[in-house]
Amino acid sequence: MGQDNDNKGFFDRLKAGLAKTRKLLLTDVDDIILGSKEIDRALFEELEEALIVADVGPAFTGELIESLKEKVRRKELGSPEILRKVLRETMREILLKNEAPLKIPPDQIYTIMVVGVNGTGKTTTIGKLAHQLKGEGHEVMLVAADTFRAAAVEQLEAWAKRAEVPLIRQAPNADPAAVVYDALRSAKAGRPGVVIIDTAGRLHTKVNLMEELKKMRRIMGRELPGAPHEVLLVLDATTGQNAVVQARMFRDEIGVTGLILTKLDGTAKGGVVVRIARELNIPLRYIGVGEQVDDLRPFRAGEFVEALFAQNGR
Ligand SMILES: Nc1nc2c(ncn2[C@@H]2O[C@H](COP(=O)(O)OP(=O)(O)OP(=O)(O)O)[C@@H](O)[C@H]2O)c(=O)[nH]1
Ligand SMILES: [Mg+2]
Repeated sequence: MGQDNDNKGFFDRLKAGLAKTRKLLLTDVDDIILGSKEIDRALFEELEEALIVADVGPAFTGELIESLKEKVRRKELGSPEILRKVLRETMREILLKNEAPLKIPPDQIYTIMVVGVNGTGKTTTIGKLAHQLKGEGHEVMLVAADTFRAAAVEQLEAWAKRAEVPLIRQAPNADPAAVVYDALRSAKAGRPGVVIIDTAGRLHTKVNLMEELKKMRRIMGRELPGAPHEVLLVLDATTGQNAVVQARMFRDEIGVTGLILTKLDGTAKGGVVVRIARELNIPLRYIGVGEQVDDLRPFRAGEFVEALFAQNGR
């Protein structure tokens, strides 16, 4: 019952959060559909334009238009109204490929390194995740390896207190790799569980950041074979296609096993979820729709599309 209420609450927040995206994407699509008596070249051109503006990306747009044209050739598209349905179904199919919730095996040390450029929501997301995993019965330990930004450790500490989980920290400006080393030592001495590592979003230069993250990876792998088990990249949906650029960079530089897309509340750029799913072959683990502890949930393609295409609240 409580769980159902929670799910409904999250769905409603997702739906509300996607209102601007829905408006940008579907108002145009609906206008095009209503204004067209038949399916012709002009309709496809207008549709293409609307999709590009909505940030779903050129690959998805091209694919969709091609499949629509093919359906017209095979006379499977009778009237423009069917376009909406095909758009929705095509999106769902694409997104399903990236639906792969994080599965944490029991009874072992499971290390999660959380990376991303500054301000995307890493620390907040870790706080929410710690809270949820602890609630599911996992042992959780947080690691403050962002030693660069002033107050970063205190921010994580506040979340650790809230979730009632231990925090591993060192003095400001300590070597992040040393903090991680410490954390793994202490994890190995204690009970098995999830170790979540917060990292910096900005150092003096980008090269520094990537090198620092690589060094942390190396130290972890040396201390615990298989670590890090998961490298989660946190992306801010409001940055639109920039998020895709960041994903490519982190994937190529340090390797990314999963994505978290934050700030889907109130952005018109929610279409970027589709773009990421189509253009990057990386599982989308979680989505965030706000700053509260319950505003993070595993990504579900069906739920996302349902929320995006919801009729009311437009
Ligand atoms: N609206 C909204 N705000 C969010 C969401 N996730 C995080 N934020 C906010 O985004 C801001 C930045 O979050 P942080 O968690 O500090 O981001 P960070 O990536 O750790 O930043 P650095 O440590 O500076 O690299 C904070 O004000 C968060 O409350 C979300 O899903 N929705
Ligand atoms: Mg942070």
